[in-house]
Amino acid sequence: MNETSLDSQAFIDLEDRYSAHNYHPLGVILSRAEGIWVWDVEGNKYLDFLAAYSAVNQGHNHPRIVEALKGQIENLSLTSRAFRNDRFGPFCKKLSELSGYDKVLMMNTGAEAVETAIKAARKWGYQKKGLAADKARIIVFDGNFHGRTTTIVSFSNDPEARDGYGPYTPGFDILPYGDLAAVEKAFDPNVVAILVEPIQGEAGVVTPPADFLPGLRSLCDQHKALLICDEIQAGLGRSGDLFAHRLFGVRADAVTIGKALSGGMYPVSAFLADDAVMDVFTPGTHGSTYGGNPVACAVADAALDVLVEEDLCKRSAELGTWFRQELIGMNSAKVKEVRGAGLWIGLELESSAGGARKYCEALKNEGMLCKETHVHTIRFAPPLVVQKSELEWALERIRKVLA
Ligand code: IF1
Repeated sequence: MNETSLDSQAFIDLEDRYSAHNYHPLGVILSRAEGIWVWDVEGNKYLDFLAAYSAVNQGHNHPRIVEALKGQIENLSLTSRAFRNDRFGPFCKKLSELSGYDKVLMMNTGAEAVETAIKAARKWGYQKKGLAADKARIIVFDGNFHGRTTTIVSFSNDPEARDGYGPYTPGFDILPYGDLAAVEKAFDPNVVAILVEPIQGEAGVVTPPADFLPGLRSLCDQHKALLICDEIQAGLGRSGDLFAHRLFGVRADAVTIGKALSGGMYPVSAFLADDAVMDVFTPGTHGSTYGGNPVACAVADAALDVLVEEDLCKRSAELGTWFRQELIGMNSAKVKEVRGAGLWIGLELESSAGGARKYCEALKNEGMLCKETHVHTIRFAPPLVVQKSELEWALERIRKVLA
């Protein structure tokens, strides 16, 4: 079969026949990307306003990251951690210094970084707080999305993500997001950590009250528990800072990152923490075949250079503030709320608008690719390299579709 001769429907039919039906993607078959633009197999061009859920903050196929990937993969792609390589130590140093945490633990997917965080928090509770075996509890929040492993969906309250996967992993308390009183009430000596998205992504780019993160910080200090921020989607410039929790004037005890850590080039994630937490991991107690492999380190090294040297956090903060004001200024009767930080926006529609999916379809027909979440919200998350003129182009189309 010559793939170049197939049209979109033929590709959709192949997926339908041979792939599990675990997604419901828009009917667009992409074949090429460059910067903020993507093209489908019919040659139609689109502005990518999802950036692979903030994995492509640096823009598609950023030349510096492509160069790093090519250069490394032709030399040394995988050693396993049974041996050492010349990319791992230097990259761990760079990430430690950039993030301000003593040590990093390299994994591949975001879920693996979150699982690492859960293991670290539990082990820290037993070794440093002296908890009785199997008593550790972790506070999480409704509306959370931290990945799709059976343990992580055990503390999801999204039926689509969770139902049918029991028996569930115990040891998690799900509390209302933003509710400090509920957190204070839930604390007991067995609570080893709070795991929180500083701004909730899948929930629809939901920003908590300004005092929420600071409140969690002080509760963790009072009760000797770890504040762990999941920055896999919110971080690395998306919210306008290296870490979204810094927008609230807080330093987490540990952080998970992923997605844009590789600029969309390769699965790379990490768990960041100071020695007092990271030293619970001793040889043989945690790991991964591909975690921290030479290609991952080379790609992430370049992706972080792009993030810093192209000042993507500042661009995101400044352009995002302007873009959100423009969306609010539309005064569209269909729009209930414009939420977000940096170039990360949740546009919640009135239920009378009939659901966000059809507006995503309409925007696709106008040349923009977005994704709805939880029925009524459209997520806007362009690559952070987007120019203001390109955002103005997008605004014209958003105004038209939401008129
Ligand atoms: C899908 C959602 C977004 C994440 C946060 C951990 C992970 C994610 C805050 C796990 C991953 C992805 C997963 C992808 C779609 C996307 C997603 F819709 F699922 F919820 F972004 F909002 N923490 N989010 O956002 O990282 O293991 O995927 O590398 O599963 O459909 P991962």
